[in-house]
Amino acid sequence: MQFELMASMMCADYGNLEKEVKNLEEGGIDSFHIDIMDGRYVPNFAMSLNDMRYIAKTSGKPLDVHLMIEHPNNRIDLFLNNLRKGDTIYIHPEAEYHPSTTLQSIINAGMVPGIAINPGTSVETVMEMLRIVKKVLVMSVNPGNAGQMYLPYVGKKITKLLALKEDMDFEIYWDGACSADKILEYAPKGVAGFVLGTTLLFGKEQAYEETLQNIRELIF
Ligand code: S6P
Ligand code: MG
Repeated sequence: MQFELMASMMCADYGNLEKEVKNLEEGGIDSFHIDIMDGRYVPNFAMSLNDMRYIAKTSGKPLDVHLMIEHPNNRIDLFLNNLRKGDTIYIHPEAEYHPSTTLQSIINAGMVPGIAINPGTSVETVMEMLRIVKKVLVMSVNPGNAGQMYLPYVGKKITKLLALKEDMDFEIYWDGACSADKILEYAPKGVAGFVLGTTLLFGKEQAYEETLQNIRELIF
């Protein structure tokens, strides 16, 4: 079974970021998930443009950039100018007056447009945008921090999105508290990829290669 695994780089060891990137790449990670936070849209600051540029330069793998910032359109050029064609940019629709304009800029630059949906945001409120985006990042924790608890009511929303994805032509990705049992349950149902943070990948004794291989062997 095909599914993607992304590394949540805000959870990486910044004491040796180059080694982290190489080990993840050699271990078989599919892309690097970059959490950008502004301390306003979410109550935290996370990765910076510098971190993003460094990872882009150090690895040939795609970047998966999750913007948790107010009005991303104001400075979307900073991201468009520093990413490669084929990289993904997710915005939070409620952080923007005209999210479809921002998504159009992402498309025009040759990048993959995505929206991130908070636990408290319903599918109905983003319905029109599902026709514009290629990826929907479902947050199974409130945005802002790694290491939080899974919010079980998100499961129903994933079921709704799974029923819409073929017709509206988007893929579903999981972000937050991703454990092996979630991959085991949702990959066969059609969730295309999973962001791995402290729950499954980082801060463990096990080498990344072994962890990633074990996850892939869970499901054939
Ligand atoms: C949360 C952020 C996520 C987390 C990731 C951490 O605001 O968007 O990408 O970094 O979910 O994973 P975990 O397993 O520590 O919850
Ligand atoms: Mg994220």
